[in-house]
This record gives sequence, C-alpha cells and structure tokens, in this order.
Amino acid sequence: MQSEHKDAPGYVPSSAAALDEPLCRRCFRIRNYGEFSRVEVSSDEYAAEVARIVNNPGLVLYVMDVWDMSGSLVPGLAQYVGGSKVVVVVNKTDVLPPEVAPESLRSWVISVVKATGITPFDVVFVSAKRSLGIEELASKVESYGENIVYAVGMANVGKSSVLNELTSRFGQGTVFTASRVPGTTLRAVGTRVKTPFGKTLLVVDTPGLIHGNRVTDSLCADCLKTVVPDERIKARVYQLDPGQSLWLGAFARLDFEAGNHQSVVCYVSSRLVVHRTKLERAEVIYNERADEILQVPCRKCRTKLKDFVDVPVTSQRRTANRLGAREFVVQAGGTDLVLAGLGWITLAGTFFRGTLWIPDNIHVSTRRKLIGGVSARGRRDMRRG
Ligand SMILES: Nc1nc2c(ncn2[C@@H]2O[C@H](COP(=O)(O)OP(=O)(O)OP(=O)(O)O)[C@@H](O)[C@H]2O)c(=O)[nH]1
Ligand SMILES: [Mg+2]
Ligand SMILES: [Zn+2]
Repeated sequence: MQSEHKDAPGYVPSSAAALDEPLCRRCFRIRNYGEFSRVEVSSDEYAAEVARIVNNPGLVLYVMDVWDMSGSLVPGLAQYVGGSKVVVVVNKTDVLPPEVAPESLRSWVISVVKATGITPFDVVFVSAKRSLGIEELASKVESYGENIVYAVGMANVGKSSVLNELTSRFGQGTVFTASRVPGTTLRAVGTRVKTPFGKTLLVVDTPGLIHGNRVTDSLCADCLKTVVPDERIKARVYQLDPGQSLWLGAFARLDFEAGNHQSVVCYVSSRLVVHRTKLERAEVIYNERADEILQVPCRKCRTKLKDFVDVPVTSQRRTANRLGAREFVVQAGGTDLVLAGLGWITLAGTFFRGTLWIPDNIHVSTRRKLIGGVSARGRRDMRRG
C-alpha cells in the first residue's frame, strides 16, 4: 500500500490492520483514474527516508532502468546502504533491442555501479512489466536470508513495479502504487510477506530521487508516453553525409559537419520523431516547425528544458586550444552518445566532426558502443522502413 499520508516515523506497518488502510487520496486517483501529479522528494527528504537503511541493514535491491543506466545511478548511495548487501536489479529488459541479451550486459553493469563506490553482491535482469526474471529474483531474495528487503533507485526506474512482482510471487498481489510520472512514491513504505519456506520478510519501497538531468524528469504525461519506450527499441539507422543534421524530437540535434559518409544509429522510443535535414535547415525546423515536425516536447514542456548548449563531437581530439573544453570523443570501435532519459545515438567510429545541441540540464555521457552492430533483422527492418 502506498502511504505518503502515513506520518509515523517508521516505515514498518505497526499492525496487520495498518496494511488494510485505504489508499491515500493521491494514490487512489493514480490507480483508479490514471491521474498523475508530479511531486518531488527533496534531497534532504530523500536522505532521511533512505538513511534508515543504515540502522536496519538488510538486502538492498538497487533498481536500475536498463535503458538509462547512467540516469539510474543514485548519487551518494554508498553512504546510505551501510552494511546491507546490494543486489543490482536491472529492470525494463523488455525494451532492449532484440540483438542484446541482458546477461551480456552483466560486466558492464558491474563496472558502472562499482565506479560509484558500490560493489554489487549480485546482478539480476528483470522486466517487471513482462514478469521476466522475477522467479529468479524471488528465489535469490529468499536464499540471501535477510529479513528486510529494500527497493532503492532513481525515480521511475520501476522500484514499486518490481516489488509488486516480488510480493505477488509471495502471494500478496499488488501492494505499491506505480505510475508513468516520476515521483510517485513519496515515503518509504513497507509490507510483510511470507515466503514459500515460511520466512516472514519485510519488503520496503522507497521514494525515487529526481535530479532533473534526465529528459523524462520534467515532461508532462503525454510527452512521457512518446519518449519512454514501452516496447522493444529498434535500431533506427540513418545514412548521413557531412552537411546533414538529425533532430531527436525537439530534444537534441546532431550536426554532421565534416567526415566520411556513415551510418548513425538512434536507439530511442519508436514513437519519437527522428528527423533528418540539411544542416542549414536545422534551426529553422526548430524555430518554425517544431510542433508540426518534431512534435515533442510539447510547447509547455519545452519551456521547462534549459537553453541548448553546443558540444563538439569528434573522432579526433581537437587541437591544443580546445583542450579542456567540453567535447565528446568518438572511439575507433564506435561510441554511444547517451542522452539521459531519451536513449542513445551510436557513431560508428569513422571520421566524424560535428556538434551535439542539447538542453543544458540534460546529462550526456559516452560509452563504448553497447550494441555490436545492426543485426540482419534490424537491417531488413531498416530497408523496409
Ligand atoms: N517497459 C517497462 N516499463 C516498466 C517496467 N517496470 C516499470 N515500468 C514502468 O515504469 C514507470 C515507473 O514505474 P514505477 O514502478 O512507478 O517506478 P518507481 O521507481 O517506483 O517510481 P517512483 O515511485 O516515482 O520513484 C511506470 O510507467 C511503469 O509501468 C518494465 O519492466 N518495463
Ligand atoms: Mg515508486
Ligand atoms: Zn509535454
């Protein structure tokens, strides 16, 4: 049960009756009318909610969205988890392109998490939406032998959904409220379940942190529907020549200024418009035809994003006078430009010089290209498209 209305200091329900309390008004409206209201948990409130894990150690399920791993990292999480075992639960594997086997990402996930000072005890790949990997998660949770299980993670990664799947496996059904808009769970809230081996487990959901540096952090429910994939992401391949630009909705633009003809692959929601245009037309498209051609974000959401900044993207480091300036370097083996909350663009690694335009608050990172090339199936889809 969702319970931001419960102001008791602990998240442990005081009695079985407490678990039967009616939903708070906000959660009732989310569940029954699909109404979303965005409420943010401040960093201080967040710290207060999760800091209690240090005093009541258990098993921490660090839930991450496979589609937005860097946006799923909780800043400073190491200080909150204390002596708890941390198991990384990589959720939303249902949206991965068909050519990516979740397990193939294991060592990458471990390295991403380790870089933040947390050594994962284990990594489990799940899809709460499709109930994939939940059986494995449930049996691991039971075998670790802890009495308390926490779900921790950034807003919207699917903590409440994963816990609902888990509690369902333990015969309890849907307990926690989940919704499309980040900032659904506002307080830590717990429920007790009995495992198949008769152990009583306290399962605790926690709020997610919203840092504002993911595209998805500030969008209305309609724009979220377009931007967040709810089916497998397909490689969308564009043959680009210098002098061309790609708009990803009206969120980001990649200008190709010099280099070799090459394929640029976009891994974004299939509902998001990717628009190829001549470089000299790119600005006009945004200024005059954003609503008609690029469609999202809507006018209102556009005003919430910060002004665009231009960051050089290059397969060759710039000369000395640019050293120290922000730029994205494309490795010879191929590089992903990861736009937090939006998806990523893969550059092949041949000669490329250009510019990424992106709202200043949106976090962009680079990594070695995640997907080793477009599969035969992807190429067929591309030709048909
Ligand atoms: N495609 C996909 N979507 C998922 C999955 N799990 C959750 N979602 C969706 O992700 C959104 C957020 O889910 P929640 O469970 O509310 O996420 P949360 O981490 O509890 O979010 P906060 O309470 O806001 O921190 C909802 O629209 C879910 O339907 C999944 O496995 N696959
Ligand atoms: Mg939640
Ligand atoms: Zn909008």
